[in-house]
Amino acid sequence: MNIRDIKVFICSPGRNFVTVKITTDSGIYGLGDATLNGREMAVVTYLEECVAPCLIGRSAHDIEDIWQYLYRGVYWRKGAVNMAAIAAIDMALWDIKGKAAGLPVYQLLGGRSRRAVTLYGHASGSTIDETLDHCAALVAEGYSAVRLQSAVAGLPATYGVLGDKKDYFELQGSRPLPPEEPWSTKKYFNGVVELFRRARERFGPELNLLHDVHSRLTPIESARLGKLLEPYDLLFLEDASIAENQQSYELIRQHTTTPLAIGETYNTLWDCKELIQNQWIDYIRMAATHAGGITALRRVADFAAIYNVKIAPHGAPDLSPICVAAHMHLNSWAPNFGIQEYVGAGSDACQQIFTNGVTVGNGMASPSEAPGLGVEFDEQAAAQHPYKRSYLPVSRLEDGTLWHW
Ligand code: KDG
Ligand code: MG
Repeated sequence: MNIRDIKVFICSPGRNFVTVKITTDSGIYGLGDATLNGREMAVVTYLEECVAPCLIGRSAHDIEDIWQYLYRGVYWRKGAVNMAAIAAIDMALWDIKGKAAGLPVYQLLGGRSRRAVTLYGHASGSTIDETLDHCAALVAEGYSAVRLQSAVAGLPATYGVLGDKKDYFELQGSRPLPPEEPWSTKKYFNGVVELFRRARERFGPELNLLHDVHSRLTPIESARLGKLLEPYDLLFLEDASIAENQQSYELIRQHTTTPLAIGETYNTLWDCKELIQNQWIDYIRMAATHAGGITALRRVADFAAIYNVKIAPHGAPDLSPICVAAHMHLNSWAPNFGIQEYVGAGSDACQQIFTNGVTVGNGMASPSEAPGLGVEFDEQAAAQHPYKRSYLPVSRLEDGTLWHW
């Protein structure tokens, strides 16, 4: 079963997605997600110009060798563009192998470790009340875990929760260049602890609560936030600080028992090797699409398991339903699965383009039982929604200093 053709599609059903389709000479095809938010066309070019020509004629069964060929073989290891391209090829090959075997991918990984995958939803709002009302709606839907984000009072915009970009789903369509959003750690601290105090008051001790700092704090500020949030028993505090110096997390860890999560921008295990090995974190949040696919994430999960670190894959809307499906297969199998971020099935157009995929209900999800990943991709429907250039926002301190994303 040799690779006959590799096509790359880019569509924008509410936001941009890059999709790879590998067709074999047996007629079986596989799908992969290569979406890199704000840098989509770089991955498209890399796939078409540098990757696809090298794979035509090779056995589609050689997932491991193709992964090594694209990683070790290229000299320029790692990197978001490279790893997103490898990821899409890898997912598509697992999809093909599953279809050829007549088995869903989680069975190829070793079978189920659980009945279903626990999800956490997003509750965001311009005020604490709005965030908590949103949380109540998710609880009513059956969610047992919710991420709370509230706009920072006194700032004109907060990423994802205020301004004319209220939701991650939306393209920055009206703005030709990256929008700039202000940040004030002082103003943030004033509101965030109150948000969680009020959440516990309203929802009691059972609900799992999470929060994403988007890396805006220094390590010592993260340590302080973790300490201040301890009474509210978070499931995890995400991306408190950047960990370019992985040892920064040792400092945070020494000061707080609030569980720590990081990893959505990581591309290889090397980005978090010390974080995991030293047990400075509790959850690793790498995504199949940005970390080299199912092959790589499976290795990360096994490595993390040795150190009591759980996987909690990134689940933002800029990961396509193909990545969501890949995550559900991995999550069903991984003995050290923690929780999966989930923000819904996307726009109506998105749901027309990507069909089947995962089953979601009551705050839980299951992968498809169909052979492979179980997602279908409608090429004609995708062609109705052409690519639109869009950038993620940039963060600056109130005096204009460029700040961590
Ligand atoms: O592309 C960036 C988004 O995926 C990111 O901002 C979302 O932080 C995020 C999350 O935890 O979902
Ligand atoms: Mg995040």
